Amino acid sequence: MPLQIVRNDITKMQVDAIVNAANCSLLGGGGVDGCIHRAAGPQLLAECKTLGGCETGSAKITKGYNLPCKYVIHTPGPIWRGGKSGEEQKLISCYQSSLALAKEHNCKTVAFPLISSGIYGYPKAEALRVAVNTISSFLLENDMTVYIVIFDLKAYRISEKLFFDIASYIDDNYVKSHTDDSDDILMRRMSPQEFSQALPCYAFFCDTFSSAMGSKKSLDEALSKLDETFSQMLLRKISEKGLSEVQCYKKANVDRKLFSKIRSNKDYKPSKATALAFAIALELSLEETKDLLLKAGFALSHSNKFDIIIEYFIEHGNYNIFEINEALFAFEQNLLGA
Ligand code: AR6
Repeated sequence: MPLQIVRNDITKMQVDAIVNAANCSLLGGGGVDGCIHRAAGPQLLAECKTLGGCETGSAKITKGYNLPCKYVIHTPGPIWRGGKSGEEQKLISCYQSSLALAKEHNCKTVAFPLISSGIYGYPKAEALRVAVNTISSFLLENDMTVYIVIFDLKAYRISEKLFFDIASYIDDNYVKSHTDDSDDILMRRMSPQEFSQALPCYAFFCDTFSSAMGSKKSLDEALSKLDETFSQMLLRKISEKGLSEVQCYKKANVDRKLFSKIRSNKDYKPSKATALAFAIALELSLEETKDLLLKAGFALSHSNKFDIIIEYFIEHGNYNIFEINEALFAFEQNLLGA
């Protein structure tokens, strides 16, 4: 997954480069800057002293010394002054300059803290949005794995309204599936006709069965429908939606290598998170999503928070995978993608 949000201490990340939320002197400070200098050792400060400082929104690179990464990219973020002093543009520029420097040094994996969102006071949800949008635009043109490292979950929140909307959606649906009126139980009470409307897979079975019995449509023909694998269905949907393959896997936050594996092996079985990431990239309806999942051997369930959150976004027509991942992260669920 090219962009990942993870909970960790950035000084522990095993990546080519970590980014430091520095100040313009580059001579160390508190917050993540202090952690990085402590973990890297005094040689980092010695090298920083030779750099002559750095402007807000620009970036400079040093070695990683005692850190597990090869490089540290130092970028001073903007101080939050209410949002009308060009803070957002400066913050975007921090991510862009750092990514450009990482690319120049052939870094394949880079980890960012949420720049400016601590001592510099940038509102966390906004800081995260800028990070996600800027990094994902960069990843549309570049192959790299980028981590946004969140240190403290309590300090991080998606917007309260979205959080509560999703929480109540989970409550409603979770409760529904844990009472006697749950879908499963209703299904069992339904007539075969009602049941078949509710469950396309069952309808297909009935179709196949009655065709075989009536032998109008051959069983072979029916089975050939069943034979469409995940990979084949995915490629078909991509072309039906008028997307290019690259557009689709980038939108799904899936890397090129994994996509070529799926493409070249018609029987490839992806993980549920990958299958769902493609459903989101293709902007499939809930029914279509269930069909695609079924091809990979999965289903959406109401006894699973992860599934309900995905369903919430599909029902609300919001197919922004990064927003979905932020919400999954806020509810401590696995993220979509590879
Ligand atoms: N790993 C990952 N994230 C961390 C860590 C860590 N070890 N420690 C803190 N964070 P801040 P700023 C998060 O204050 O707002 C320094 O004095 C933290 O929760 O480190 O850009 C510099 O020298 C927050 O979300 O940086 C500057 O003077 C994010 O990192 C000034 O602070 C950034 O918080 C820069 O302020």
